[in-house]
Amino acid sequence: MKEKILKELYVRQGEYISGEELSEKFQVSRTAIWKHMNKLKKEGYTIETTHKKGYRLIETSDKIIIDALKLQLRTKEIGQEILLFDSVDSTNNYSKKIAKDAIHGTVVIGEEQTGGRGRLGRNWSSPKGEGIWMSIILKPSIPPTEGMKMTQIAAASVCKAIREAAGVEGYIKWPNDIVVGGKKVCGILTEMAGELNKIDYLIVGIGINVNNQSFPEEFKDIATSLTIEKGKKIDRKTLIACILKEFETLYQHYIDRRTLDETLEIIRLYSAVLGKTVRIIKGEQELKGRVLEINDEGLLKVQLEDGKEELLVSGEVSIRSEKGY
Ligand code: BTX
Repeated sequence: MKEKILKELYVRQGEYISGEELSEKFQVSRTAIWKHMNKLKKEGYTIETTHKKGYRLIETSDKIIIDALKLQLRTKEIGQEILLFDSVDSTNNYSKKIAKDAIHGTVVIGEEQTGGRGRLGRNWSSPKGEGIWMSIILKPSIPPTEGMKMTQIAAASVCKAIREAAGVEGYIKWPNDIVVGGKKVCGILTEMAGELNKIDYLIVGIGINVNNQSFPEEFKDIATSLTIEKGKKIDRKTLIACILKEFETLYQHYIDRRTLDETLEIIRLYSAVLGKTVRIIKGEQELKGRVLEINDEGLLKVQLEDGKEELLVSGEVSIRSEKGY
């Protein structure tokens, strides 16, 4: 009931709605409506109440509300099913559990992750209410060798969306990070299940530091958030809707034409590594090289110190700037 009332307030934000109208619409007493309003106020929503006119939502709390998010969604498939958790170990883990029966495009969001994962078993810090911790379940008919292209589609979508919806100048650090001023604001973890020649499902996990004000000691020097960069709070619902829209557009273009051209245009335009000298970390090995190009398959072509050229495949390497991260 509380969610229904909130949705009504949200849809008619700024407008007064009388207790009588709400009680008739939802078939509950006016006292019940009043109690729900008080609960919403306690949760952080600013609701003005006047005796004659009724209730008016002035400001929404920054909590992600599915109904409110759906009102902003402009997609056909991605996000038509959204599952939201107050707390979850990892949205990628949860997505794996439900993937078999889930519809293509299902999105799983956590207000916090207690066991958020990065690549190669690393941790991903995901404090409550501060970021976007979400996974998209995809069921494309493409060969497994193409699966990792989803990471690039996601990186291009997030980079474009944070520029458009948050006004933050992010750059893509091939293959799976978005950085601002050299610091990490987003990480992407794509996981796949299937057989040798067939994908059962793909899970694209996206972690974005949105309103974080600080970070744990271990990586405070390499991490930043959109709020820190922009100097103001960013609305997570609007940003999620924007990311899903960008993702669907680039994904559909790739599926229909089997070309990454639109994605690569964004990846090259906003590349944090093209033309730069980088450290390449492959397991225990560390090499130095200059990034020559991101080819049409999305692979990174580098020239190593001994002059040899090498094509790097995402998932196998980490790239760091010459000094530091
Ligand atoms: P990664 O392996 O490239 O980065 C992980 C490293 O980044 C950590 O070892 C740590 O140094 C640093 N780090 C950890 N948390 C943060 C943070 N919040 N901001 C900046 N740096 C951090 C990147 O892995 C892929 C991350 C994917 C996260 C999403 S969230 C939704 C989905 N569910 C899930 O469990 N993972 C994905």
